[in-house]
Amino acid sequence: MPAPTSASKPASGSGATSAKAKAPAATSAAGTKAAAAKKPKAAAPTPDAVLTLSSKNYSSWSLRGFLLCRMAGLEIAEARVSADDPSIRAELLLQSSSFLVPRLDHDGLRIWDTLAIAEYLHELKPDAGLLPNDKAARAHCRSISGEMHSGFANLRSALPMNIKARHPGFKVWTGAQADIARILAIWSECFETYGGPYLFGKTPTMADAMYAPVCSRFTTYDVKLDAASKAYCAHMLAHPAMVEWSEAAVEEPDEMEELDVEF
Ligand SMILES: N[C@@H](CCC(=O)N[C@@H](CS)C(=O)NCC(=O)O)C(=O)O
Repeated sequence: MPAPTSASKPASGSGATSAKAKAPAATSAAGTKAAAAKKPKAAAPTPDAVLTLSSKNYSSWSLRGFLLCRMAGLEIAEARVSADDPSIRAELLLQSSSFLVPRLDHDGLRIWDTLAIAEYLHELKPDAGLLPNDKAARAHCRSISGEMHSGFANLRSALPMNIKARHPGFKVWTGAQADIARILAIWSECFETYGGPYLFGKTPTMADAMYAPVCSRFTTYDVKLDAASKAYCAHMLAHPAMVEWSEAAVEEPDEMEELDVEF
């Protein structure tokens, strides 16, 4: 396991168990103080799953892994690796089967590659709805998730994820336009077939996690969208896990100009 650049910390969210205990009725302020001095604070339980991530502003695959864990309701601790630190990269190459993130360590297992994480989480939490119940919808969901996983190279290089940035009137080159058109066609078929507001209906699936960074990119680069796609992006960007991630991305101190390319 690579050395995280910051200490692993339990991450809260829909899947996190609350460590908050009910406060007993206080008899007096002094009594409460004395009791607090005697009783050591109960440590928050450490999640048995660790998700290794890199930049929240730039790493679209890290975002997908995070959303999948949140959607599955798996409580995770986060381990952060800095992609631009050569010693961390060397350690990753030595110790990890893949030096890419995200990577999920859970229950003695190590799972890397986002689609493998998605399928693992679906097996672990079959009721979370990462894949639709209907067989045809499930096949469709896997197909468009796979298409995102293996395709859209032009979109990735021309419109890298950068949650903090805004480029009004950005000129999208023709190669990336074709990718955008294909994504809008995929989305449109989903909206017509399943009725939204997510790609496969009322609840998010792994496909929404796969396409969420695209919603962010479309916002960053001011991509012109039809009404349904615009509404979908707004809905996806308002998902609590997406809001949680974006808030952390904005707080990230490092500006990595060299990463304003595919990452
Ligand atoms: N196919 C991989 C792609 C993962 C990937 O490309 N991750 C990038 C970050 S977004 C990475 O780890 N890059 C390593 C580096 O640039 O050092 C997956 O699905 O997880």
